[in-house]
Amino acid sequence: MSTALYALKCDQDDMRQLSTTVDALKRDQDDMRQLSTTVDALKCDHDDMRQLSTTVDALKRDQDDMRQLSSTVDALKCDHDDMRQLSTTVDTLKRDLDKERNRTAALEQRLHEMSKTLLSPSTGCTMWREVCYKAFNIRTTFSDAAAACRADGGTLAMPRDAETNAFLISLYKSVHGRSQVEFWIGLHDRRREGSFEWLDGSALGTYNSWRSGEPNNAWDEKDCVVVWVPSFSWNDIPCGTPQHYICQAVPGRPYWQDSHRNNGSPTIRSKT
Ligand SMILES: [Ca+2]
Ligand SMILES: [Ca+2]
Repeated sequence: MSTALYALKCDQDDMRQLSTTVDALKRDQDDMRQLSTTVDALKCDHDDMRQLSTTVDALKRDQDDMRQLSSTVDALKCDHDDMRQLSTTVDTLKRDLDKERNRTAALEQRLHEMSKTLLSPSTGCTMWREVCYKAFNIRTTFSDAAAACRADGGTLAMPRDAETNAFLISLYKSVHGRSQVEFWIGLHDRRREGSFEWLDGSALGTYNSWRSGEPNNAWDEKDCVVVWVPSFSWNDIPCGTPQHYICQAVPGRPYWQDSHRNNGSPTIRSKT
């Protein structure tokens, strides 16, 4: 009896140990399940990390694109500023061009109006070899006479040959009759004593009609030339004496358009 009881007690102890082992195994099994769940969760996180990394790379590329875009925008802004400045310059040039056009038109109009008032047959001058001459019944100094001719688009008459000189004398006679007043022609030696030149700056040349003994530059004060009436020959006299004068002009071509002109105002040497 005691032996059987002892065997039963032994079995009971084994059963208890077995139950304890089973309980331990059950806890291990739960741990394994939790571990498996954790592993699954970590796997998911790993996938998320991969996707996140891909997203970060894409964002980096976008950032580079944005930087390039920003540079392009800055460059375009600079271009825009340049275009604005260019546009302003073009506008200024256009305004200048318009002003110049208006000025040119005004000058052309003025020239046209002046050409109508220039010496021409319609204003009482007489044609000779395509040049119009007019004898004025006014007495004035050489400079004022030259200025008056210039104001009419011409110059004092410049008889460069005997025929023209004769024409001037006949014209003068037709206007002044038996007047004893000399008349200025556009000849002088104001620039260099003894070196006579026409008002357009050209030299006297080979033709002249000096009166005998002239030019004499008497008292060193005779630098301007008249046609001396009694003999209708040339004489140098003081430029400041009032005389009649004859102007010449080419109709439709103001004197200031001549390329060889000298403005009719040469540098005048001063007399002491
Ligand atoms: Ca002289
Ligand atoms: Ca003289």
